[in-house]
Amino acid sequence: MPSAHLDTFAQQHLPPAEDQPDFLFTLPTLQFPEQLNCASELLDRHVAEERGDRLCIQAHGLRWTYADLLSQANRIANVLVTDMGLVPGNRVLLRAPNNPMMAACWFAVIKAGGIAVATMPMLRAKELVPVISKAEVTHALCDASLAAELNEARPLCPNLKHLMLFNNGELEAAMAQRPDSFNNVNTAATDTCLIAFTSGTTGVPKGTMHFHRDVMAACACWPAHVLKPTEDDVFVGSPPLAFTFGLGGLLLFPMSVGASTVLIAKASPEHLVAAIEQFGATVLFTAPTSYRVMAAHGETQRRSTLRRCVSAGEALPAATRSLWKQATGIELIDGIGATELLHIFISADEANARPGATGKVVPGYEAKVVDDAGHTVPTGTVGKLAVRGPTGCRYLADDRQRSYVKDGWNLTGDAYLMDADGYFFYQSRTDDMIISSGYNIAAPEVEAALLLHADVLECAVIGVPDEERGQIVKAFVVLQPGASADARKIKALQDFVKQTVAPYKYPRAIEFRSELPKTETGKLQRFKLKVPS
Ligand code: 3UK
Repeated sequence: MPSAHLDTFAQQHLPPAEDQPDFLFTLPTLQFPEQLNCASELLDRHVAEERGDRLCIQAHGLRWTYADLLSQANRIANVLVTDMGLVPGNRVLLRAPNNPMMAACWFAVIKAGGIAVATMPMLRAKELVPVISKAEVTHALCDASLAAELNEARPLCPNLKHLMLFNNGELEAAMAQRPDSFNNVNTAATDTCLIAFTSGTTGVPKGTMHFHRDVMAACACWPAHVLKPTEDDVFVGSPPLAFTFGLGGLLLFPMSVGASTVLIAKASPEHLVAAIEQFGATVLFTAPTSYRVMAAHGETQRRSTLRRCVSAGEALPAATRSLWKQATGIELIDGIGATELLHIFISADEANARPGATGKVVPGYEAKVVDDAGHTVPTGTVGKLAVRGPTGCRYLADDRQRSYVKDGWNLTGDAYLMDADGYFFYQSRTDDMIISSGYNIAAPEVEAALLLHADVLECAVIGVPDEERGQIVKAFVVLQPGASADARKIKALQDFVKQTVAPYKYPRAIEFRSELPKTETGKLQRFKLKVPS
């Protein structure tokens, strides 16, 4: 298959064939041509098919149609090639809060046959250096508001030769000199178009490589079968475009059906509530903790335009699902995805949602629960989740490929059980399983029980070393405003958990905190609680 990459870095650093997962293309919509540029499919096609005047991106004070986004992306692609010397296969760092220029830059890179390496807005110089070095990034397009950390990183990044800032006039001035048409590079379906770094908790960050084909496969699976958006939907949400949850939910999926998206840089629960109202959003993507806080604004949400609400990134506690349902009347769509697989592979729509279950395997994927030897465990038994489908793990030059992929299956690191109906029930990350007096206790189950208590705003449960029991269950609790943090509350919460789940799972230790450590993607950082602060 003819690759269009002149810079062959990506091909050279793919995992060897025998370490790659199996790739399945079982659906009619997963039959891709040999040459495929996903920007042509997601962007140019709408303009070619006379949908150029339809609304594509909104932000505060801005409305871009598909034709507007196309001409912006084309101008930037011309700047990349003509002014910045980009050749197909080069890696381009993209660094910005969620905003329309970030989206235009993403498409520009893809159109020019480059490889987009988007970074979380909050990353510091110290965290940018390993990403830039690992992906041998040659070019960068960076929002001026985030330039400081990148400039600090640059002396340590000799490969990064070409940088332009936007939203301060620099890139914009160059764009004005370049035409608004561009012939997309005729990439192979199997050319890498993005390297997404995992929001992993420890160690050197892992870059996951995804092809043009993978982007289109992600659009053809979960959104088409579970979310089922229409071209009139208005998407909004919190995850950064640098996180594939956000890239899919807030850019690729709306554009795959010709719908529109709202990109907002600040997306706290309060900002989201305001944006839903201001833009008449119909589809919301955010993390479980954010739904919990937003449920307090339920009255506004009940009257809002929302019709689909998606939760991912972390286990959705049953209490959060029911709070949201009570507040808004809307059943949440839970879905587990991973950077390695690009997007969601187990989920359920509103009609098929079951409290406590993530859902069923998404059409196009296969999933099973296995033991340490890789054998499928009996129905109802806890084991390791294994998945395969049209997308899968390809770490950029990383030995950890062999731990994530075994016998062609992707092992996500999650403990799950599957019931007789094929519903998958999340237990914990395999490394968050607490073993106390010989019992296996899943931290999220204890958290879910605590969250049912009216005084608990947020909580995190970990195992702490104990002479007698090996480990004991310890809970860190953020109370609702006004609730008193005292010994009586500790006893009350412990009793409450004992009545909700098997008593041996109750937290023997409880510590009150004013907030919990979380990643930029909304994941609890339980490991940070394990070291005394
Ligand atoms: C956990 C969940 C229970 C799980 C992601 C949607 O989160 C995403 O990617 P990451 O690489 O993390 C993957 C890990 O996060 N997880 C995600 N969703 C759920 N656990 N229930 C869920 N619904 O441990 C998984 O292995 O940061 C999510 C789409 C794209 C993504 N990249």
